[in-house]
Amino acid sequence: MSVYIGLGSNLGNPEAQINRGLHAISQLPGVALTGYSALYASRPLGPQDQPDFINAVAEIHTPLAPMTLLYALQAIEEASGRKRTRHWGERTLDLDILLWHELTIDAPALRVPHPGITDRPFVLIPLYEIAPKICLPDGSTLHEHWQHCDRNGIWYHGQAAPRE
Ligand code: ROI
Repeated sequence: MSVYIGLGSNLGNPEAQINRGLHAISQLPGVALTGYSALYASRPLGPQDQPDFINAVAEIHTPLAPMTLLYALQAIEEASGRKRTRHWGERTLDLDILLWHELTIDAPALRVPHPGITDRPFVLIPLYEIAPKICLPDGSTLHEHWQHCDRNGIWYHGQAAPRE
């Protein structure tokens, strides 16, 4: 039963932030990192006067409860020195739970599937790279969302390499 996590960064050497984020996820108690996508660069969604983003998606297996994983991911974000400057602004490391196998979660602090999955190319393209066959809880296939996805403004940025 796979869980998918989206990683994003556009501050403080974004490529290193993503690689450190992947490593930190792999070190969480009760979490097995079972896959990760390449790095993708993209224009910011939101205010345009901020650096381009680097994004990736990780696949994990875990017996942890969703809220327990959420808090562990928030601690990793904090440890990266995360600052939230403004709404839809720049960030050092953003970790989002995208999918929890076929579960739907609708809590104030956590919505799964992540609402951005179907229309954010920087989520959809790396997710499709590692999980082309998955279905969303509403019965739609990731493949159909990927087919309709706008590929302008997102480009391959190299392989990820989890490290401290
Ligand atoms: N834009 C891109 N391209 N990638 C992101 O990860 C990202 N994350 C965000 C906002 C600021 C909405 N824009 C983004 O949180």
